[in-house]
Amino acid sequence: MCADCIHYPNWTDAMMITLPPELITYLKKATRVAALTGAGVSQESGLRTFRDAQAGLWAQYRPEDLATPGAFARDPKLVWDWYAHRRESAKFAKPNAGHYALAAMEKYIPEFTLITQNVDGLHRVAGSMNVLELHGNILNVRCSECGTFDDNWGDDSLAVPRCKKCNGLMRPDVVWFEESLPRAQLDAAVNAMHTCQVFFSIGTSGVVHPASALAHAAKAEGAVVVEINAEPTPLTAKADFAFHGKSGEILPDLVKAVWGG
Ligand code: BV8
Ligand code: ZN
Repeated sequence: MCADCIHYPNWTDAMMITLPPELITYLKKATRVAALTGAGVSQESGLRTFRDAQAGLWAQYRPEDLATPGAFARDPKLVWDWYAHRRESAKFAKPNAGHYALAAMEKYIPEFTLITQNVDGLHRVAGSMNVLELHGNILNVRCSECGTFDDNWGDDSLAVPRCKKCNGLMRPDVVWFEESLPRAQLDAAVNAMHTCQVFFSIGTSGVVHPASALAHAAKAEGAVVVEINAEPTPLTAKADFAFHGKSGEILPDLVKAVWGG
């Protein structure tokens, strides 16, 4: 545990966070802030986190075993159906107070970059504008051969839909393991990391690369690092401030305490 870190006990619903005065000072003065979010931010919107045990039919699979090009090549229908199941959940999910608090922060801070690993699109639904979707968006579907997008792929009950242009297999527009992240999004995220004065890591276990390296690099370059997560992660010991609890509770309290919003 680093000497200058402040670690908060596990959150209870009733608790209102008491922010350390130095964090309030940092945030009030900050003009450049970056936030990396993970599946934990959408947990209170009813979406399973990546490492939560899957449910029902999908309980027998590990996400890491389905979210790969190899899995799609071996059994395209299984992978297609898993994403169809998750797409339906994402379509009906609503942003929670944590998403809205991050959208509010974008209004209070001159340069606020929201870097997300999430593929559910909820940050944009909540009103965040400057969003970098490092791992793509589950609501979009593209051809695995020619990259043509299609939002009207028809009946997929018996077979994976095929591209209207080249007859290639359609796939979700997400970044699978062993696939490279979209260059422009990653470059913009790295730039935000280099320039930020405060870096938030929110609702992420911090194990997936290269996204998880951003917070550590920000710390090494002198940014104040704030972790908000339900449980400790490999970043916790390095963070300047670590709040352990629900992001949907902590973020609105933080926005209220700093900006009165
Ligand atoms: C790549 C899209 C080059 C698909 C996803 C270096 C070292 C080690 C490994 C690697 C490395 N470099 C590359 C790798 C391999 C790999 C990797 O990192 N593997 C891991 C498993 C070790 N990385 C890659 O392959 C990346 N590509 O580097 O390209 C390359 C090329 C060829 C060969 C090698 C490398 C691509 C990674 C992208 C994979 N795609 N998603 C889909 O969604 O189906 S990643 C997936 O994990 C999701 O996007 C998810 O968001 C992300 C990270 O998980 P988290 O968001 O953190 O979710 P998790 O469930 O883990 O944690 C949630 C946290 O929230 C928990 O801590 C929980 O306590 C907390 N929580 C829960 N509720 C709440 C809460 N917190 C607050 N409030 C709450 N209410
Ligand atoms: Zn095609």
